[in-house]
Amino acid sequence: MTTEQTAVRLDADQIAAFHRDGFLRLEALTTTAEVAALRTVYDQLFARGSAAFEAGDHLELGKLDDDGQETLPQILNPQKYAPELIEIQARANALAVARQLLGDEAAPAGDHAISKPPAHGAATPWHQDEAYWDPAYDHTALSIWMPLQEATVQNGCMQFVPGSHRGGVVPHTLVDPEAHALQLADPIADGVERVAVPLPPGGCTIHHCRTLHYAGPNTSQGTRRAYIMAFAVPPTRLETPHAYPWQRAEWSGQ
Ligand SMILES: O=C(O)CCC(=O)C(=O)O
Repeated sequence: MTTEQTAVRLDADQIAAFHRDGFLRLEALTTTAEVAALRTVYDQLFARGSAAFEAGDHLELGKLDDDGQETLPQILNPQKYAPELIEIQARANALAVARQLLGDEAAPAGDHAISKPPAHGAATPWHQDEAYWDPAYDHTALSIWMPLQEATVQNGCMQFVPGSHRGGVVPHTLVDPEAHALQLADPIADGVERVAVPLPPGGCTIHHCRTLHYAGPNTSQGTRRAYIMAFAVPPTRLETPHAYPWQRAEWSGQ
């Protein structure tokens, strides 16, 4: 995997759409060849007994199913375990896109990977990413979500509430006392628009850290693999921190 000069340039309509809607879709973030190579790396990361498992950077976001199988496994910081991810074309393109949307100060702010196993992959509940983060700050950040196979409504593509990034962080709760995931405390009202965004392999969605988003269950016969890269500008320290009572004590400073 080698990094070539980035070619991804957003036009004025795409930049305006991101700021208006809080999300954007790109047909291609990287090449078909790189997606094929990334799938191999990804499957090794998620293999039981991999270094990420051993180091505790593997978390179950959902609940185990009746057979004790994981339904929403996540790997934090996959670059630590697969350094070849650092030099990929997708990351160079993602950084270029983030800087066009957030400005030149935008810098990498971590990566993670979420897999939905065939037929029993769980839904990722509606949430805002900022609800996980340090309440002493206001954050300006985005995530670039890239599937390594086609992403469809059937296998759990991303869904968004347009314009929801323009309000604050709304109340969340833990999905389960044992699980790591948050969900909205109150369901989204009937009649609020939700947009599902299917993608080809190596395409991407880009969402603001306050945009309400969700990914449905995987009812297909194939694994849904998503690789997610975050970018942020330096956060603003608040005189009075936000109150995020849903956060676990061990998350402080995230
Ligand atoms: O991949 C998923 O299922 C959800 C991803 C997500 O919530 C995120 O990237 O913020």
